Amino acid sequence: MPQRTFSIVKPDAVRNGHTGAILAEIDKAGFRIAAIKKQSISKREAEGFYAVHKERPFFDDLCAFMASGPLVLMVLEKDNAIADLRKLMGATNPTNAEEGTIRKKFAASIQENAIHGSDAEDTAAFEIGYWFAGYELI
Ligand code: FUP
Repeated sequence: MPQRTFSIVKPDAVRNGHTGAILAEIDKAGFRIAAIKKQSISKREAEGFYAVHKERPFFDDLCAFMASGPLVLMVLEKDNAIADLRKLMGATNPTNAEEGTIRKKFAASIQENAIHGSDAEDTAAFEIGYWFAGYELI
């Protein structure tokens, strides 16, 4: 089976009307959407998702931002999905993101950076299970 990764179109990108353009980039790069849903999340749900960052100074602001408006949660599938999505996203800080990447095109700051993608197999498994039940993956 191809590899799965977890991704979010973050609230800044949804608010700014970039959802369709970002999904088009993902599609063009050859990912198959195994699951997708648009919803709002609570700050508490964001805190659970970002628990690995809970000691970092930006944790509280980051979680408030993730709860600030609707976002799009996705499970994406292709060979080498985790690394390929990270490449397509670009660097965390859009100032450092390569030309042509999603963050270069659509992100405004290191916090409001348009898209999330899992960084490893174990985090992908945790993140997929955090937001999706097995029966939602098609
Ligand atoms: P990334 O995997 O590229 O999303 O980056 P990290 O796992 O390092 O960080 C997770 C999220 O924390 C970022 F997407 C945005 C946020 N963040 C900040 O708000 N400030 C920082 O200095 C670093 C990260």
